[in-house]
Amino acid sequence: MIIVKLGGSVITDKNRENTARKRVIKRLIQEIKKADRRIILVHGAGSFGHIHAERYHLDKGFENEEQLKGFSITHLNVRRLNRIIIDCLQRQGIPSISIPPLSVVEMSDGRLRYISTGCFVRALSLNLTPVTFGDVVFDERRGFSICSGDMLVLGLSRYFEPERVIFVIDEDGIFDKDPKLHGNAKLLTTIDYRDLPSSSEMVYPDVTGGMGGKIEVIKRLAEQGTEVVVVNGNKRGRLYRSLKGERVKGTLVTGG
Ligand code: IP8
Repeated sequence: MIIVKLGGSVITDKNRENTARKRVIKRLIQEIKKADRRIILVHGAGSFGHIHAERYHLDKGFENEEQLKGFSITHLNVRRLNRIIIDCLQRQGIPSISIPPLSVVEMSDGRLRYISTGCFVRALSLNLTPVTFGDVVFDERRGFSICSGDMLVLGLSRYFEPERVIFVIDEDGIFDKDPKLHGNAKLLTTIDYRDLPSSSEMVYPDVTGGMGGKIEVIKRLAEQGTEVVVVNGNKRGRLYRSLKGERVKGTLVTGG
């Protein structure tokens, strides 16, 4: 089984509130269909989550009543994006079900404490694709917290031990420095997780830590022995070929 994480910057226009990149979503889902592998699909929130979460400071946990409106709006909107993904899976002939983190995840002080995995297990055993996503969830200490898709990938990998995790992002892979700021940034094609750049070198902020947060999750995945591949979702065929186990332009993180 493979866990695929579709990044929010690939499936949405991050600068335009609640704007899905429907053509890209359709192509990526066609690639998933063609590869015909058993997967858990996790997707980011993009402009359906981050803009609202930032507006209401949801990353700080519960501080005031106004944020409750933000909690509700953010959850509603990430579910809207999830609905677009599920509809597209359905149209491409991939029977799938949505598993909203708000109902199956508990956090404590911003850390994932528990995922109820029963629905994932049962869906997979029936050959239904489970789909989950970055969401706002309850937190026993802060009232609520943001649970990123990357955190879910980590939690689910601990339980399911997938043969590979594929992160689909809007760059060719992991670079030695932020490629959006440095023209001479070098793509790291194969790298031991111990040699990955530190998260502080890679942080471009958002409420879930941006690329820096992702690097930390990737380190932990590789440390526990999971093979991690990072590919560009804007380039046709890379997700398909990675699902098939082929090497493509991108980053392969080894170690563990
Ligand atoms: O896009 C963030 O999930 P991510 C979830 O996977 C919210 O980082 C609600 C902003």
